[in-house]
Amino acid sequence: MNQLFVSDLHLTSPETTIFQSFRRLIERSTKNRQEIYIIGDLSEAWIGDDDNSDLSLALTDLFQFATQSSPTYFLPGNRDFLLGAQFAEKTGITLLKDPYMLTSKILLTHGDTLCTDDIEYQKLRKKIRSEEWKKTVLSMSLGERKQLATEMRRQSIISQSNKAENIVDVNGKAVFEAARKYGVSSIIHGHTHRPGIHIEPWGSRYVLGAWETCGWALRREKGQFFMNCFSLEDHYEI
Ligand SMILES: [Mn+2]
Repeated sequence: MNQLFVSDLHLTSPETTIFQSFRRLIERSTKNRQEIYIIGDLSEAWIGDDDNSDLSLALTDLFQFATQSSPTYFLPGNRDFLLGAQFAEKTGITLLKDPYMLTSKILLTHGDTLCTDDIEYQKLRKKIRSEEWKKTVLSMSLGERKQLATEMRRQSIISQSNKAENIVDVNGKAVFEAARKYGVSSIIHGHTHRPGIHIEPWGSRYVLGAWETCGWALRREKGQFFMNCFSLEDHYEI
């Protein structure tokens, strides 16, 4: 089966151009029987599977539709790591742990663990990805969780704006070590919002872009990779 990879859509509402574009992409993928891999930051914030927001309901519908013909996989990002088993069960998607070996030679990861120069972020990540933190947060009311997500986003914007450009990108050594540890020749990730294909001595690094001025998708067909940046407005066939 051919595969489609996307990340960093940062969806906020089903009413947005980005959501509509994502819906069309999913519809095409199901028609083409592509496997769908979402490798993090699908939504701007995911406060729990019990969220009854318009976005949460629209995504439930969309994935229920998608999984009828396309196996759909979700690997969490730093914005939506609270997406869990309840949503997976409702929609039929499969949750993946980060990192995930797609084949013995291809590694999928959201990408934030590769940004090792950002020591402050790595510390925060360790704390909020602990089972204890997740449990505490999920026991709060939806309203409280919404507030917490807004506050965390505010803090993150402040802290990112004080960091040098290279600190928020992947660390070359961390990438190399991941490739060596897992014995892969391709790594696919997002997170950094720096789309591109990097050919390195150990292999290739495919970086998905954030859906801002265009939508980013990586396809793998018969073992070949194709990266696209497509217009969010029209129904351009990718
Ligand atoms: Mn991210």
